[in-house]
Amino acid sequence: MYGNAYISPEDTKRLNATQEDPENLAEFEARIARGEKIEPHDWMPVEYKRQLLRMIEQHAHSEIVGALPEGTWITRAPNFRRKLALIAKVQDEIGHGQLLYSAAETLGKSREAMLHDLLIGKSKYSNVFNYPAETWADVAVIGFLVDGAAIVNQVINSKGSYGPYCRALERICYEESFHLKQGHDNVVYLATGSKKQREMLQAAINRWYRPLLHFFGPPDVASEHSEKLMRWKVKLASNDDMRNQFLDQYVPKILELGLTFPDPNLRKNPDTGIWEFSDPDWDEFKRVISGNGPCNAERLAVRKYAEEAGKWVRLALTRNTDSYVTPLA
Ligand code: BYC
Repeated sequence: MYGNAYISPEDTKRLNATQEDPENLAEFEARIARGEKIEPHDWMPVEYKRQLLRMIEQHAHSEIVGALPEGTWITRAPNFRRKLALIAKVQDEIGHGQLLYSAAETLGKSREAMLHDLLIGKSKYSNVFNYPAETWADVAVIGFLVDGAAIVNQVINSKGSYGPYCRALERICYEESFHLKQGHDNVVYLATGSKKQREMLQAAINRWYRPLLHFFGPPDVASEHSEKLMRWKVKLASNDDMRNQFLDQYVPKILELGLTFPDPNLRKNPDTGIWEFSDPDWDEFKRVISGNGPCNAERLAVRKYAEEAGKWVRLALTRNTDSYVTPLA
């Protein structure tokens, strides 16, 4: 029912063998070292395929679930211009999901199977989307800081080794850069507005600070996949490096607006150039990514509803396609 198993019988044989064919593996790694892109029909280690699929699939889910917190504000946007911009942004995020599902499908797992795994809670998606957007200021902070964090991650990953993922990321980054302008404009507007608007913005920054630190994944010492992913250039920077780049770019931008972060220990060490911060509570991160955050159940319920409510469209499309006679036949 749920399409291709993504580990083929041939893959399974290779998995059961003690190791990949050394010649194939050496040639594969040499291609990556030369900066060549790996394409869907090229030989690749089973573990490379498995890791890529895991990561791209999670990324695709993050886009379509990520549209939900901001989406709740479309009907409540403060004016027409903001509403138009938000509708366009949310639509873009769903489009990013489409691109990424297509990239993941090149690895042999069907979109239906991926959505099924999301809906039964088997697949992960980004921690940040399991928190509520309580006020309009949360929309501003998501647009500026969550999109900003995503750009740091995606610009780096777009230089990676798997062609379809990199091409999807390049296109996504163009659109995200525009989202960033929308988020920045929104943040600056609130920061320079009334006392109430500034307080609302500060409260939203306080809420998103820790989830944003979690966004880049566990510290390098605890990251189980980084080593392999970096060896095969799927990831080109470690979780800690990406987190540091994000803090380097965005902390000054928030501070210069006269706003603060809720962490007395947040500072750039002048000797190492590395940002230091208090323990962001990695237990909370684990709880959230394993399905027990404040909004996990609500997010999946909305996605399930969308699947059910959209069933007739998919059916209608399939029937039309089946009975469609091309005029040129
Ligand atoms: N959230 O070994 P590690 C957007 C999991 S959407 C949840 O370090 P890895 C937007 C990880 O999966 C863009 N889970 O993993 C949309 C693994 O679990 P499994 C979102 C996380 O893969 C709408 C375990 O922890 N961006 O921009 O080497 C509106 C161990 O971690 C998270 C992406 O999806 C997390 N934050 O590195 C606005 C980026 N972090 O699979 C904006 C693509 C870790 O063993 N992904 N885990 O069960 C990546 O770049 C990498 O997967 C990560 C983690 C850097 C996130």
